[in-house]
Amino acid sequence: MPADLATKAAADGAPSPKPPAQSPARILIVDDHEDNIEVLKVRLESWGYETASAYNGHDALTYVVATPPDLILLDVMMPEISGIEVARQIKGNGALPFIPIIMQTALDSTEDKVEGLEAGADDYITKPIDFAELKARLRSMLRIKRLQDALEERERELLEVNERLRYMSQTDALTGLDNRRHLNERIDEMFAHAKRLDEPFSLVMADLDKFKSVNDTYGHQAGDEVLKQLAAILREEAREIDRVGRYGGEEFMLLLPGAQIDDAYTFAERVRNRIEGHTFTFPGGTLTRTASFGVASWPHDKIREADDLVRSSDDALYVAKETGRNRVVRFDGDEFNAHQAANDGNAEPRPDFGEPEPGGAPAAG
Ligand code: GH3
Ligand code: MG
Ligand code: MG
Repeated sequence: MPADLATKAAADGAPSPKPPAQSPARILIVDDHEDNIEVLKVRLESWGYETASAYNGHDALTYVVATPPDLILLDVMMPEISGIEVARQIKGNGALPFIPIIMQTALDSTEDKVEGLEAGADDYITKPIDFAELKARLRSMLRIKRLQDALEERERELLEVNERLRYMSQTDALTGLDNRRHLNERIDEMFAHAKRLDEPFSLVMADLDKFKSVNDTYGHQAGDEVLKQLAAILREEAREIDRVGRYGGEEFMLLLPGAQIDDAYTFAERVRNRIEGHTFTFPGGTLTRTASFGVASWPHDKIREADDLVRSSDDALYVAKETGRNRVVRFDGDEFNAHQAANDGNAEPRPDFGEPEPGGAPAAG
């Protein structure tokens, strides 16, 4: 027998003394006897509920998955798939919302009741049905359903808010890249991973050259635009598995898992080249700019922890700034070491990438 799955609103009858809900609840009646369905349907609709019906377990399950009703009035005794099995499948389906199930059981069948409740039914009513009792049980179950729905909605909202907060706490608002805090977490994680797998891991530190003059000459908004466009370039050049972040004002960090120092150098050189050839646009003008890079990699005998990797690439970046900018310097490379050796006698604390002093540290060859 084909299942009558049409939903029908309670249209005609006079309004019931107390409407069950703001929008009428939709109740699925499952029974293998057409007469039973008809009787229940008329009653339920006269109370202001919408109804749908299914004549067997299979059709009931199909209907519930497609359009979860607000409540199911479920006959236990059905051929093929019993009501018990239907209840078990519905309650076991994690994708479904909470749907109260009221089992219809034979008056004398304690076994059915116990089994039904164990299968996940929320309540039961014995046949022949006492309609006053049914009405009360429907109301009570639908009240629980409304509370449960509200709770689930709250939970969803909380999850969304949490997700937004997590994103905000990890992301740099201007560029959309990882922020410094998130980068630090990532470095620790990725470094530990690299060590575990004995795979190389590189870090590239990039800093725009003379960026202060962009703000001074064109204004802060132009500066922001440059930072955003630079972020886009970095993202484009990086691989899927790399992490790109903004470490500070105009300082960016790239984490390259699996990359050896030569790979990292080649990568940084490519990015450097691209920035050098890029025209940054902002409302009211265009400009070009260069960037300096420091790269460091594990394994290296001076790099034991994530912090060492950060410090080493930062030191290399410093040398890139000192030796003329718009260049890539590798930690512990010839250029780096020559510069360190030339500076050995000069134990001054290192300035923060400011203008090199006239007649300051000599550039290394
Ligand atoms: P160097 O080549 O030595 O790196 O010189 P620099 O001018 O780039 O470096 P400095 O550290 O002297 O100045 C960095 C400037 O970056 C100063 C600050 O105004 C600017 N800056 C930092 N964060 C932002 C930002 O979010 N937006 C804008 N527009 N400017 C920023
Ligand atoms: Mg700079
Ligand atoms: Mg800087």
